[in-house]
Amino acid sequence: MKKLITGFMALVASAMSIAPLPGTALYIPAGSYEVIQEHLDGYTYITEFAVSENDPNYPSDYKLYIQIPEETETFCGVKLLMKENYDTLNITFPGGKGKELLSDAMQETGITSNVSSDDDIHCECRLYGNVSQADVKALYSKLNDSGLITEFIYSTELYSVREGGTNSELLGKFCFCSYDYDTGKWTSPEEQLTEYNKLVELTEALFPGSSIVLDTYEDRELGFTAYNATVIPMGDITIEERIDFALKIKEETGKFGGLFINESAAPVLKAECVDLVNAIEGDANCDGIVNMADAVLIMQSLSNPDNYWLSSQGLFNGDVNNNGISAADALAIQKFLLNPGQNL
Ligand SMILES: [Ca+2]
Ligand SMILES: [Ca+2]
Repeated sequence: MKKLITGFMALVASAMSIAPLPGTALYIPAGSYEVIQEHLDGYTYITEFAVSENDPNYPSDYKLYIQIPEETETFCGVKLLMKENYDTLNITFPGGKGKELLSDAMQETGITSNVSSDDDIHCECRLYGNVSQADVKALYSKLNDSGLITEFIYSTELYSVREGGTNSELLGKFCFCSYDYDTGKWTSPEEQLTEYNKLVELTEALFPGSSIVLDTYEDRELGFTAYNATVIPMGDITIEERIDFALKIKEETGKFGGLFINESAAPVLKAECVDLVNAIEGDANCDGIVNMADAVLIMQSLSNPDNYWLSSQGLFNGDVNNNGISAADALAIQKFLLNPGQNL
């Protein structure tokens, strides 16, 4: 499991009230991420959560929030950070008819997605799969050239943050299901069986003598049966041991044991946002001008990615030839600076 905490993402659509959970709340200034890492370790399930101190969108008042159980045998509040498998577009059509105009433009540019909108002016759509930055740029150009839009935000690296909790009993429950309601993806029964066998194997290695009880759930409409495997250890174990066990199973099988999410509160979404309307081609460091510093930053981000990186907006601005960021973009920017009369 990656526990990379090196950067922070802009908070785009927050506005969520965190429902109080029992336990001790611990607020940590987001800047001190070594402390965060120390405290999150073992209590929070994190996948690929990147934190950037240098992000200009870094919300200074944002606090990472976790809970540590007062009684280790009872309840543990958790914060779940999930990488979402889609990007989003938020586009404003001041003249209305946004749904229709956007759907048509997407069809013409070969992008498949459903548009949602409450007022036919502010439109949102989710992009799954193989929609490239070049496709998004083409869609933007089409709409912008027709003078239809005033805002076009492309959000990538989308994470959702959900509050929830768990206890010893729930952490021992693992679901094996051939259908994923969130993604609509099917996996074969053979794969489910392989994962289940891994669970049995790991349980025997970590908690020798445990038993595993299976119960089933049937979805007649979609036509599958899901299995809940409940691990019952032979002796008493602490919630920390349970969490360690659940994380280990997650690493090996991709399944996380019983954790419940507070469904009544909408998740906080974090993303890297690219503003296409205000994008400046070549401005890799997003300071509003194109100069040598942009070419230098591109080269530094390629040769020394641990210390230099481009924001999503910077990656978008810097990729002047629409094929991903490379030394060729830095070169094109340098050529442009020598001959400013030419286009980038
Ligand atoms: Ca610049
Ligand atoms: Ca490029």
